[in-house]
Amino acid sequence: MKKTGAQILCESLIEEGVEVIFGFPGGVLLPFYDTLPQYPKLRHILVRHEQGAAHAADGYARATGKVGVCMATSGPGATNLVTGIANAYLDSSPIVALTGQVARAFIGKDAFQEIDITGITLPITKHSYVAMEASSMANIVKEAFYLARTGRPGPVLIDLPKDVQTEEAEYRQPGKVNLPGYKVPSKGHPTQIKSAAKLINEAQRPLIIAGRGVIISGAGAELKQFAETGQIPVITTLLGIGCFPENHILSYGMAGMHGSGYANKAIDNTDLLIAVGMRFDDRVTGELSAFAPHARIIHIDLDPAEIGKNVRVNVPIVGDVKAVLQALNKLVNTTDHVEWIQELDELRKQHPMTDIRDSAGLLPQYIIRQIYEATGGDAIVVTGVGQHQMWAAQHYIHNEPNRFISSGGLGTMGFGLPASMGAKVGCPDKTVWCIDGDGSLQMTIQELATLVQDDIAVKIAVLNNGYLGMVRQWQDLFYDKRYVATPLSCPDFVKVAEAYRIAGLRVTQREEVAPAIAQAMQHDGPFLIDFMVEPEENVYPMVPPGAAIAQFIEEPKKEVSTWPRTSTP
Ligand SMILES: Cc1ncc(C[n+]2csc(CCOP(=O)(O)OP(=O)(O)O)c2C)c(N)n1
Ligand SMILES: [Mg+2]
Repeated sequence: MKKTGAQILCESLIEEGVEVIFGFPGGVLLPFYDTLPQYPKLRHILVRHEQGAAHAADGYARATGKVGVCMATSGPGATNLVTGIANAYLDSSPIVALTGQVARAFIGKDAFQEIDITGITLPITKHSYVAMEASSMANIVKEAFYLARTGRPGPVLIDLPKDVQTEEAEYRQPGKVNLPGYKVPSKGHPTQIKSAAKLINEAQRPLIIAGRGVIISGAGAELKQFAETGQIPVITTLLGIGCFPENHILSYGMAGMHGSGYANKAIDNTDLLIAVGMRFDDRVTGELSAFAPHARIIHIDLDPAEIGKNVRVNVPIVGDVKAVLQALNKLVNTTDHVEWIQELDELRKQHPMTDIRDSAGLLPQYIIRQIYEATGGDAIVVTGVGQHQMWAAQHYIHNEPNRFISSGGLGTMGFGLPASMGAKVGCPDKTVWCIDGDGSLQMTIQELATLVQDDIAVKIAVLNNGYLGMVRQWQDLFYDKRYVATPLSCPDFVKVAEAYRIAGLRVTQREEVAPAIAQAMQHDGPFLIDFMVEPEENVYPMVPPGAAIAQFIEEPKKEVSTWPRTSTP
């Protein structure tokens, strides 16, 4: 039977298991939108800015493990997606971005709202397509989803000229995807795995550093078995958070610029670093020449391009983390490393991480801990970018994968609210907390309207410090406290919420924190709490930019509280 390009698109999306599209319409997408009501299985969520659609698709993908879908019209709609696509690319998040395009005859004519979006997004997509005939639509969609979710996941874009959406073609479900140039490494080379096992069995002070690859690969159980068998301590990257339970006795938390002192010292002292599904980002390694100075390094990663990119590796293993760990688990001896673990426990005592000092003021760390207590750790936590993000990583205890959703590689302020929206849509039965900064929230605040229109019950905690706090912190520590362009005036967020018909509260006192969180969680629907936190609180520990990771600055003993705030304009 003949169908239009738009119909074939919808059928193909349903074939791929798509349930929701985060989108925003425009002229060249009208044929698609006109067709959409024929497919009630496809829920469309109207965002308020296309950046929100891309982040929502990303948050949905991370929370569910499925491919997220976003959609935008040609020209400005498409360019508004760019930040979100880049964000998904850097964090290996599988999304499919659908963009409208001018009709075929107008392509290349600088037509109204024509933009070369496949050109613009070339370096930030895994692949992209222009669907030039309705007859190729089904194959393109099938390939796009296959590419997005297999191997190292990432964004794929499909550009949809207007007249292709109305063109008719025979619809046949495509067969198996056949992409001769696209190979996904699977098991890892047995010789390399053997060499790795030998090093692991000989090591005195082995250390696992686990990243998002473990989560993507669904290798949590294998990692646990690996760590337990070899009694190997585990630290994670920011995006690896949750791949290994932080309440596990072998967990030593997050490493890197704001990682725990003991995780960073562990890297400094280990004789064998086993890097699993991580890519040695500079926020994790610090000064490269001083990174893991006593260690041999085993690097397990699916993407061969990551091997040897930043760090010299002794045993590279290119393969799916789950399969490689399964193979390693057969070769690793049951052993213990009592002295090494005692040493790390001693370091943990010397550099405590999760203690929160007593303060008359409202400490952001305390709020995060209260959210953890109130949810029993059973929530999805989504963040913006800045100090609040780091506190959410540090002071909430993350025990499960895909429950801490944060922008790592791109560090995109504005990610929090739309990504939390996507997470909640994907996991409606989960409590979703968006922990945001006053700066980050203002970047995508318009999505509050989407929460209301589509009944998405995200709970929002704004850690309102009146500053672009993380940048202010750098000015505080490295620019003699010259706070240029970082004091930030904000609207009354509670009134803003109210204007959007969202319930909200302002919290200024420590005693109000727990009741406010409880009220937010009991409330049926979205809820916003504006926490007026200590304005000049800093995130510690901190590895100064350019320093070795073992050279972190620790929290100075603060006696005097800076509360009430003095610096907000
Ligand atoms: C889109 C974007 N612009 C600029 C930055 C640089 N930047 C990183 S953190 C930060 C401050 C964030 O402020 P806020 O959201 O209030 O969080 P806080 O650090 O105060 O908790 C800025 C400006 C960024 N990461 N993303
Ligand atoms: Mg702030």
